[in-house]
Order: sequence, then C-alpha cells, then structure tokens
Amino acid sequence: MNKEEMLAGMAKAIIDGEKDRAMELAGEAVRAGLDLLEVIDKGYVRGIQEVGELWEKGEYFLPELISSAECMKAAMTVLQPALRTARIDAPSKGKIVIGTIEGDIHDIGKNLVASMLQAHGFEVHDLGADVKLERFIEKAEETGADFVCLSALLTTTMLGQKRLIDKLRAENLTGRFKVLVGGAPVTQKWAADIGADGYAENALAAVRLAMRLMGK
Ligand code: B12
Repeated sequence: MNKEEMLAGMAKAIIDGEKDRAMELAGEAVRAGLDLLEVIDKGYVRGIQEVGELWEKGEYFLPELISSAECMKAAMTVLQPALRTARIDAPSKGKIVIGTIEGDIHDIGKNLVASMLQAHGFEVHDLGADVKLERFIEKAEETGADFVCLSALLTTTMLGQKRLIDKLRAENLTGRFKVLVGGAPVTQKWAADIGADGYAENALAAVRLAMRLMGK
C-alpha cells in the first residue's frame, strides 16, 4: 500500500467507524516512518471532516458521530507516543494551557491542536473538555503559561471565551499570558471583537500562530 492509499484508508476508517482499522493504519504509519503530522492532517482529519459534512446533510446521526469520534481518539493514542518521542530532546518553544470551555464536551479538535503544538516542541497542559473558566486561569498561573488556548464548538460555549477575557480584565490579569481561541463556530472577527490575542482555523495554523507570537 502506498502513502496515498494509506491516507485514504485512514479517512475511510474514521468515516466507517472502524476502530481496529484506524489503529492498525496508525501503527503502520509509525513503523513506516511517515510524517505523522501529514498522516493526521491528510488522513484522519480529512475523515472526521467528512463525518461532519455527512451529519450536516442528515446522513449521519449521533451513534455514527460517536463511533467516528472514538476511532479518531483510538488512532491518536497510537500516534501520540511517537509524536512525543520525536520531540523529546527539543527545548520547549513555550508553555500552553488548553481545554474546551465548560458545558462543551467536543474535544477532537482541541486534542489535535494540543498534539500538534506538542509535536512542534511546546509544553502542553491539556485540561480536557468541559473546563471551568477559573481552572484555565489557575493552571496558567501555576505553570507560568505563555498561552491559554480555548476551544469551543457550540455557539453557547463560545461565549465562555469572551467571559474568560472579561474576567482577566476584571481581575487585572490581562497580559499575563496570551489568549488564543478556536473551534468550528469561532471566526477571526469574533476573536477580534472579544479582544483575544489570536485565532486559528486549524491545528497547523494554531502552531504557526503560537510560533509567530513567541517570535520563533
Ligand atoms: C463529532 C461531533 C460531536 C461528537 C463529539 C465527540 C468528541 N469527543 O469531541 C458528539 C457526538 C459527542 C457531539 C455531541 C454534541 N454535538 Co456535536 N458535532 C460534532 C461534529 C460533527 C464534528 C466536530 C469535530 O470533531 N470536528 C473535527 C475537528 C478536527 O474540527 P474542530 O473541532 O473544528 O477543530 C479544529 C478547528 O476548529 C481548530 N480548533 C479547535 N479548537 C481550537 C482551539 C484553539 C485555541 C485554536 C487556535 C484552534 C482550534 O483546530 C481544530 C483542528 O484542526 C460537529 C460538526 C462540525 N461541523 O463541526 C458537530 C457540532 C459541533 N455539534 C453540535 C451539537 C448541537 C452537538 C450536541 C448539542 C448534540 C446533541 N443534541 O446532543 C452535543 C453537544 C453536547 C455538549 N454539551 O458538548 C453542533 C453545534 C451547533 C451550534 N451552533 O452550537 C454541530 C456544529 C453540528 C451541527 N451542525 O448541528 N458532537
């Protein structure tokens, strides 16, 4: 199987909800020494994006979404250790606290952003999903974070991004770390309106943004 066939197979495994296949291909990619960032972006992410489109067209329902999401996570657990060892000796490019806003359990995109940042040498503290605003601030203070990355997939939880920035202002904490926002409903305009330090539409763009803001 050549690389293109493998990438297509990864996307298909996510779309069809075939967990074992998704993990098997991830293992093959690691053994073959493929560029894992490309594998994630052109294989697995392509699959989950198509799942999103099928859901929007009304062709997929919640059970299919859940099983595709589980496949995505399973594949990432195979890729993660290899991504980590590849960067183990690199000095940290900056510290990141990341999570999905309270009330929101979507974590696939957030996990990808976290993995990509980690793979590019950032020290990542992932708080998970459904995270209280105070927790982001506490963790950022505790770790001396350069960035707090807020993911929101629901229009309701997007408001939590604004609330966190307002809270930093109210508590005189603005400028202690940069606030980056993202997630499917989030736009550059929203980021500017709420006073975020940055927005990126996908995980690789998030890495570029963080590097640029760190001056690297
Ligand atoms: C998979 C999925 C689920 C899965 C989530 C599994 C999981 N563990 O994450 C399940 C089935 C559990 C789910 C549940 C629900 N979902 Co849902 N879900 C989706 C779906 C199809 C795909 C999301 C996804 O993973 N995309 C793939 C990833 C790779 O993309 P991404 O998340 O956008 O992330 C990328 C970028 O946005 C960016 N990014 C993300 N975060 C960040 C952060 C920063 C700082 C930066 C810089 C960048 C960045 O980089 C990422 C990687 O490239 C979307 C449809 C869509 N078009 O988004 C609906 C969608 C988000 N869900 C929706 C809804 C309504 C729900 C439910 C309320 C459904 C229900 N009735 O129960 C619940 C929510 C429960 C809750 N409280 O959170 C709606 C939201 C509508 C709205 N306007 O608010 C959507 C848009 C579907 C729709 N069109 O109606 N969902």
